[in-house]
Amino acid sequence: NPTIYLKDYQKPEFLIPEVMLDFALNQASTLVVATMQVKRSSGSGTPLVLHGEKMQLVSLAINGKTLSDAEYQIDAESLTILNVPDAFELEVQTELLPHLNTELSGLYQSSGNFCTQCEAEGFRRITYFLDRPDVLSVYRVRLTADVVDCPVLLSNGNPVASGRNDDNTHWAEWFDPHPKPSYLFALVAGNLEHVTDHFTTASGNKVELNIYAQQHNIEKCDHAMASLKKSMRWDEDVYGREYDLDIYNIVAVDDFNMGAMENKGLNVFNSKYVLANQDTATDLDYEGIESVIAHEYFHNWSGNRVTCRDWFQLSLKEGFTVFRDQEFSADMGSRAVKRIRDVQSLRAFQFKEDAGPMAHPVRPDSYQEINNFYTSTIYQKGAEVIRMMRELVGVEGFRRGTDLYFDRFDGQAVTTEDFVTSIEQANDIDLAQFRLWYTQSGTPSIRVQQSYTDQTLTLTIQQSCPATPGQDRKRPFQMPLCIALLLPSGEKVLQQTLVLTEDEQSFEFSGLPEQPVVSMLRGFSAPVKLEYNQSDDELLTLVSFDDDGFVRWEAMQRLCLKLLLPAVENGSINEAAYSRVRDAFLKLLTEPCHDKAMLAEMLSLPTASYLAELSEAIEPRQISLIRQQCVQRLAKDLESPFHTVYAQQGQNTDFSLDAESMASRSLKNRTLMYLVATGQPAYYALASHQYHAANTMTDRLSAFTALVHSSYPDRQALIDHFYQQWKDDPLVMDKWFAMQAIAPRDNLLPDIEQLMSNPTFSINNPNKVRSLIGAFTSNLLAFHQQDGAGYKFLVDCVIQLNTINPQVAARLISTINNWRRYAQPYQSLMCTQLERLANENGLASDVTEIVSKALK
Ligand code: HT7
Ligand code: ZN
Repeated sequence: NPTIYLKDYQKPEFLIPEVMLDFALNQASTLVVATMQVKRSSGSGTPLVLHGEKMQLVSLAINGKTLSDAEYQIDAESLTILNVPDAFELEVQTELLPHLNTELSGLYQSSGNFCTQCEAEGFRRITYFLDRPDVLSVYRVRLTADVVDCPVLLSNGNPVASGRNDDNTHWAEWFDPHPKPSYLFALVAGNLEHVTDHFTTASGNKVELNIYAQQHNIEKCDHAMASLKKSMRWDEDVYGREYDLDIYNIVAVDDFNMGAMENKGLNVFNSKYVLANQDTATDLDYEGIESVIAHEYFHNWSGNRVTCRDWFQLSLKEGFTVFRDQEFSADMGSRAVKRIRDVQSLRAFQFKEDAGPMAHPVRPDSYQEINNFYTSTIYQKGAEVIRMMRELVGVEGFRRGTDLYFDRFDGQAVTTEDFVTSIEQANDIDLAQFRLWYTQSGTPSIRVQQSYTDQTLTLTIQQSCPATPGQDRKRPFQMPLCIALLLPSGEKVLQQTLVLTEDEQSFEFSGLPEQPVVSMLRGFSAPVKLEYNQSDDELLTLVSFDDDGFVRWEAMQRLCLKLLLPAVENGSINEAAYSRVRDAFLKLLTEPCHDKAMLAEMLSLPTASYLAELSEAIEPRQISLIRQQCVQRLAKDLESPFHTVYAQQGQNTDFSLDAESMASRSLKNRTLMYLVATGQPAYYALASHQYHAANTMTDRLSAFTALVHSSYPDRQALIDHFYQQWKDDPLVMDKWFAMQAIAPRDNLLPDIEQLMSNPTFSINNPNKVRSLIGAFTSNLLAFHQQDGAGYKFLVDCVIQLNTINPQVAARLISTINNWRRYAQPYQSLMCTQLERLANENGLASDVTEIVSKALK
């Protein structure tokens, strides 16, 4: 595939202000008649070149006159009409085969129902079109389908008319008054039930809210509906943004490449992010649903009303919308725990990406396959960049900036530059240097040194950023560094936001009669790696007293890292370092607890993926084994306090989703994990009892996982029991696959292969691929076999998926594109498999881009 460059961006030569789409939906094939009003906007006499692929052109007419073969040219990706007037009506008829569409892009079928996915470039699989986000059109859509197979006919905007035909078909017409890019087009047609509710906007408009799902899932939609209403209120309260159509429809489908899609007025969701009840969904699932529902809803303004000029601007909508959904979730639950989880995820995925061959800026300069750029950098780092701007201008200044942005650019397709300029102009500040966050890739490091003399604390802070592909040298970033100073007694004596702009800067704080402890990078105020050697005592002061939840947790993590990182390197545990962690755990377990959710987080060792991220040369098996050893030692040494805390949580007989109940479940299940790790039969029995008696999936799955990951003698019987109970629920089966795939044990590969032939597994379903194969690749012990069998298995799967669903294949192979960061023999073994894949014939462009960049 040719590389596409931002510098080559040119405005479209033609616009399509209006389009009428007429779909005759049929199980065997679908006929689409697209009638477009086309207008030249620049140039003269140049041909009209439309995007189009993977469909059959039936006919073409301009102003009612059918074109002959000589009047146009067609290839695998485009349609060129040589002579066109400056304004005309173009009618394009195409034929599609949605039942054969396993790529899940364009029009496809899921559980027999028709649905579409057009972002980024799926619309060009429906009709020939200017399928680029800066071409905005008003859509009218007519759907015709069998009345029995497809009683429900949905598209964007508001419904305008419907009726029966003489044959067994019926039709519905939808009109969306808001001009939109083609990537936001959607239709759904099928046999679905729905739940309904309404929301009255601040201006008094009553909006009908519907969530559609297959009939057997319909009682699982209530939480999604409640989340939608909360999101609508929050966006009015916090950003002053109201909904703008009469109806808002959400549809849950089982086959979906990502989490969900914000199509105007008709969101299509992976059912994982809609369906929940206490028997099938964990607390984490409930939180995930709330945040994804919010994310897609917030796109109505940040993405739909104001959209992207081109795909290099993707973070304009995604980074901003992630920031919005993160803040929404923080307001709905525990702000500190939300921040901790977001930072964990940033470190696990984005820092890894920034250190690998696909590292790219938040606003990339080039890409080969846009589907590969829906990355953690665009989404999560993009959100961090927005967060830093808010820190620099303050909450009120930020709101002034977003008001200006939404007002100025409503109905337009714009750039990240337009966003930054809005923040600048609303606050009269200069963000010239700050813009480097959009153009420089790589994770900056902050090195802090401190000295204390004459009642003065001096902090010397250096920043640096490693070379990344195509970017050897970096300029210093402007970044907010939130700090506080604590006396050893825990009293906070100062809180301030330092603004870094130089490679090296010093900051002095005078009049301090005692040497303070520095609370650094509060709230994780910048997406950086922190190198700061604080003593154990300083870290323990922060653990005990800091009022910033993130710093409190981070201090505990850093204390654990002092134990784990040298142990991974040396292959043995330093006893003094271990004792300090054990004593800190003991203190946390025995002190009065005010925040159970935080305590559960504080009692977690750094994740294996974070340990890998911090390693010079990754020793995956060693990381897994050492971490397990530490868990087991802590479990044995602190068995009694873990048990006391476990018992204090009771069995939560009343299921409730309030913060306190969820926090209690979280703490209970964290302690249960340690208790089971002791290997004592009494705790196996305790977990087994919890598994059988549980009234929530949170408690049941936690007990199941703890046992399946242990040496519990009845493991297989338990796995079989779970299967028999839940084999008819695909989302619960996803958990069953995933928990087995991440079990920290050797010789797991045959089990994984066996699971692939389980009747509930399907390689065509992305959720299944992610929960079995994807989860297995994150298993540091079992995937990284020393004979390379895990890597060979992965590449075999990717070769199979390359023809079924290249987007999923590309994401899967990305998990080893940082092979150079591993120690031997892993590095060479991964490289061998990547080379094998690179030599395959017929690789899709998605896979080719990842593999070729990985091997470069
Ligand atoms: N904006 C949506 C992106 C998306 C997507 C992209 C490529 C291929 C399939 C896709 N499904 C959804 C999701 C979001 O960020 O809200
Ligand atoms: Zn999004």
